[in-house]
Amino acid sequence: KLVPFPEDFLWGSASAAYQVEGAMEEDGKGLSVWDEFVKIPGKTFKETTGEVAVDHYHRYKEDVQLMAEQGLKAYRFSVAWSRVIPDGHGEVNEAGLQFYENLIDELLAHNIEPIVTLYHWDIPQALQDKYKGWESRQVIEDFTRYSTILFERFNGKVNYWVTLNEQNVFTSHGYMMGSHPPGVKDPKRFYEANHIANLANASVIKAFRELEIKGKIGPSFAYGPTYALDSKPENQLAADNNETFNAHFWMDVYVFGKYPKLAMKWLEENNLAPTIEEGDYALLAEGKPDFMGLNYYRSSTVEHNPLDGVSEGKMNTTGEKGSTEAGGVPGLYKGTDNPFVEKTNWDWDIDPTGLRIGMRRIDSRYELPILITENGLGEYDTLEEDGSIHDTYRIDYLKAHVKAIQETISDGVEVLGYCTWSYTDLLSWLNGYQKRYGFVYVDREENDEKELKRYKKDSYHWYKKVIENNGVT
Ligand code: BGP
Repeated sequence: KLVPFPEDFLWGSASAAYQVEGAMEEDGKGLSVWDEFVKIPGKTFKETTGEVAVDHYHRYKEDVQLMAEQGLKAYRFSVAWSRVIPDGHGEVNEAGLQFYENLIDELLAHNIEPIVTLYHWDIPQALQDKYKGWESRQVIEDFTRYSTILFERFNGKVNYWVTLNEQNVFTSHGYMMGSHPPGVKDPKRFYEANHIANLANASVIKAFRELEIKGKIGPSFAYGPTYALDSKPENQLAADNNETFNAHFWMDVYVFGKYPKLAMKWLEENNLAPTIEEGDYALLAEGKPDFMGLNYYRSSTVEHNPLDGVSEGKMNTTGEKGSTEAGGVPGLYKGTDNPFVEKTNWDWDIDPTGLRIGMRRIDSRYELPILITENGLGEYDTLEEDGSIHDTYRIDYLKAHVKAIQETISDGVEVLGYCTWSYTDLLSWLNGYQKRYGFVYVDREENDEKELKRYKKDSYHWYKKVIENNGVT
C-alpha cells in the first residue's frame, strides 16, 4: 500500500559551485584545481571551462526568484573553498563568505531550505601546489578549519550540511583514472588520498558535534545498486565484490568507522592498503553522519572478470550513444550491458527500481535516514523559437524516480528529501554544456556567453505541480 510523502518532505534541486558560479577570479577568489585542470588540452569535452559557467555568482537573485516561483522547498549548493579561503589555508576572504551569506539569506527569504555542501571537488590549487592536496594529512586540518568557519558563520541559518560530495568519484577519477584533477593514475596514491579524505570527513563531523552546530550533517555518496548479469554463481560473486569494493568500502567507513574486512585483505595482498596511523580508527569512529546523502543516477550490472581480464574502460563524454567501453578489476568484476533497461545518450542505464533497491540496501545496512542529494537526466535539449523546451524525456525520468521514492517510503525507509540534479543547466565536468540536467534552460551560445538567458522547461512546470501536490505526479 502506498503511503503519502511526509508533510515536511524537502522537494529540492541541486548544483555545485564550479558548475554554476563562474566569476573565477572575482572578489578575491583563489583558483581551484578545476580552474587549472580544464586548461590541459584534451581533458574536457571541447576544452569547455567553468570560467563563466552560468554566471550564477551574478545572477543568484534571478535564479532564486525562479525557484521561489516554482515553490521549491530546498536548494542544495556547494561553497567554493577558494572563494572563502583563497589559498585554502590562510586569510579568510570576507567577500567570498558574504556571497554565500547573501545567497542563503535570499533562499531563506523565500522559504527555501539551504542544503550546503562543503566540498564539491574544488580544492584550492594553492593546497595542491603546496602539499599535493588530498595526499597530505595537512588537508585534514585545513578542511576542518574551513568547514568550521562556515559552521560558525551560518549556524542557525543552515539546517543541512553535506561534507564531501561523492568521495568515491573525486578520489577514483582523480587518482586512479586520471580523468579529474590532479590527473593521477596510481592505485596506491588513490587509496592513500581516499583514506585521508575519510579522515577529513570524520574530522569535520567531529568538529560539528563539538561545536554543537544546529542541524544535520552527512556525506553525499554516489551509489547505484549492482546487479549480476545472471544467476551464474560466479557472476553473483562479481556483483557481491562490486558492492563491497565500490559501495561498502566508503559507506562502512562513514557509518561503522572501518573498511570492509574483505576489501582490506585484498588491498594488503596487492600492496595497496593505505597507511593507517595510530588514532585513525578512533577518529573515524567519531564521524558517524546523521543521514546518508545519496546521489543516484543509474544502477550497474557486472559479471565475472578473470585474473587476466579487463581493467580500464572508456567513458562516453561526447554524448555519442554506445561509445562507452566497460572496465573492471581483474579477479573481482567487470561491467557489462543490462539488456532490460533503456540508456541515455551518454550510456547511463535508466532504472528507477534501482533507486528503490539502493535505498533499501542502505536502510538495512546502515539504518540511517536518506537524503537524496542528486538524481536527474543528462540529455540534449532543444530551445524552440517561442522559448519553450519540451523535455518530456526528463519528466518521464523524474516521474518514475519520484514514484520509486514513494514506494521506498512505503517499504518503511525514512527519506528526508529529494534534490534533482540540477536546477539550472550547468557545466557537466567532462561533458561540456551540451549535457543538460536543469529545470531551467540556459542559453549558452558559444559566441554569446555573456547573455546566458534563462528559460523554463516543461519539466519546471511539471515539478511545480509535484511540489504543490506533495509528490502526486
Ligand atoms: C555527479 C556530480 C555532479 C554532476 C552529476 C552528473 O557525479 O556530483 O556534480 O555533475 O554527477 O554528472 P555528469 O555531469 O558527469 O553527467
